[in-house]
Amino acid sequence: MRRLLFILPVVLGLSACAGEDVVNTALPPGYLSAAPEIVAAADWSDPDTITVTLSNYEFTPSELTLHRDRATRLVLVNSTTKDHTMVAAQFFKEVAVRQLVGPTGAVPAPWVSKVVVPAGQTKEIWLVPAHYGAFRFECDVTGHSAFGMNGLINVIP
Ligand SMILES: [Cu+2]
Repeated sequence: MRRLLFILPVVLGLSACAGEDVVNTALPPGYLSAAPEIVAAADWSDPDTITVTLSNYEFTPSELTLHRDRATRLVLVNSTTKDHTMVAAQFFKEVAVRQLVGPTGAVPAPWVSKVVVPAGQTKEIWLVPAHYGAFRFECDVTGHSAFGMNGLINVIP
């Protein structure tokens, strides 16, 4: 019985709302002030493309390798019937984002804090990593990260 009482709130939490994309057109504290210039200077003719599948409850692959100063398309595919998100507090402060691309088109976005990938949809984050490092990312829907929906982004030369 103790075990059941513990599990119940967690299961209820899994149906929690994923919220909405958080796209900032004004520079938030701690983000790259040079993001628009970095985006403009990057070569977008042949971006690195990294595809990540979002499932219940993991990212596949969960460890990503990105290259500093490279134009990159991060493609997030959610083929499940649940909404998922990608949040990466420190990573998003260290990248310049050109745009978010979703089913309704592209949204220019120098600074992004959260991307929601609704059930059955695909979203792309077009970005340029500006600093080296290892950055955690996760789905912030209640309980999902605790169930394993998180990973690591390595930015290397
Ligand atoms: Cu999730």
